[in-house]
Amino acid sequence: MYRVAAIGGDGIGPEILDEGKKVLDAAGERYGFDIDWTDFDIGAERYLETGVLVTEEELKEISGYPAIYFGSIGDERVKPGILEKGILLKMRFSFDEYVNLRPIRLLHGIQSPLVGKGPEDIDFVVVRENTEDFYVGIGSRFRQSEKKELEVVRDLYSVKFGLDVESDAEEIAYQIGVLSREGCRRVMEYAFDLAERRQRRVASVDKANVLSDVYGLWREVFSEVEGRHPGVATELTFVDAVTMWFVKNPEWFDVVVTPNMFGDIVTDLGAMIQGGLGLAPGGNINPTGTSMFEPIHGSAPKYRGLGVANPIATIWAGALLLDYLGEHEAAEGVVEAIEGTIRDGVVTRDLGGAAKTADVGDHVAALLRG
Ligand code: NAD
Ligand code: IPM
Ligand code: K
Ligand code: MN
Repeated sequence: MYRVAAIGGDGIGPEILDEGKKVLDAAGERYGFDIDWTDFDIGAERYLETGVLVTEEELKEISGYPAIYFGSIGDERVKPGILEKGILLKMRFSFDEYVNLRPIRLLHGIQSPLVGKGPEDIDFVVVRENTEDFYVGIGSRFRQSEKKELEVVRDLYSVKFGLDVESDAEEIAYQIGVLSREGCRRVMEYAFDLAERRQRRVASVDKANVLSDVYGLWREVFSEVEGRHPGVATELTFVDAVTMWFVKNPEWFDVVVTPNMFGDIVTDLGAMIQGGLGLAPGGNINPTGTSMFEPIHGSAPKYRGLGVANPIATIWAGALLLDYLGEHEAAEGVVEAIEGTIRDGVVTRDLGGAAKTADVGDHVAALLRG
């Protein structure tokens, strides 16, 4: 019996998570385990009614679960950032889920928009750092006469750009990216360990040619970790070029390790080369704590309640959850049943089909039950 916390969230989140739960229950029947779901009412509706995002009591309770199954967060009635930072990032940070694992794999039966590339060419994993970088939430927006907190910003603007920083018209905002040696080390070790179980190649992504303090540290730690894994071939890339290589030569990649923000950006690109956001799963992993599995896409509010959202990314994230729980065979079985469903043509309209969200979940579950 596995206890799993379930948070549907906003927009299409609850609809797609229902399909994921349905499939994991079917996998349990097939492979001989039970999941005991606990639903948590966390998201925009509750926030709009009560002003509550996620409480300390809820975080404490959820920290007793090995895993969270998550839909998505974000609502057009709430200012951008409130729910995203107050719920999603709050959980990633509170549970110290320092790895954001995002497989980029073209499933059999899906056409990549990259001409001539098949499943053998598009099969790599992005290991995105998930607790540092520009996501730490240190920043400010101010007029100099109100607040003179950051001398370095003041000097830059007055000396370099010749602006009158005492004037109220000069509004300034800044955001700080923070990396730590230990934060880099642990996510890189995870990436190299993963590569040792795959094709033994790791590519690092950074922008050390410009942001040389943070990503200079990133590179230095990368070379140390690399030294501990002599059997793994490595490559250093810059983020701008890596977006080009993802499109031109995806077959070059095996494991890609990236800082938080670049990882966010390059994985939406990765999702497109594997057939679209409706197909891209992710796991926020703390190898010794509570981990959270979700599609990498958001709440796609324009599709809310229409039953047209593709649940495959979420179902596949459920397979990552099973793998994390140690149910490796069941995890593989779920991915095979997803491919079977695609083969049977039971797909939503983003993939050119006419199936509804629930038809896809029903079909994957039926294939699992056999
Ligand atoms: P989004 O990922 O929600 O959607 C972008 C587009 O991708 C959609 O309009 C739709 O065309 C397509 N799409 C996404 N998921 C799909 C699915 N399952 N099936 C079919 N098509 C799908 O990104 P957005 O529009 O930039 O953001 C909407 C909200 O989601 C925002 O509030 C944002 O902050 C939030 N968000 C949350 C997460 C998360 O929960 N992890 C991730 C990204 C964005
Ligand atoms: C994602 C999302 C989140 C991120 C947002 C909603 C905080 O884009 O999961 O990719 O930037 O990590
Ligand atoms: K999501
Ligand atoms: Mn994103």
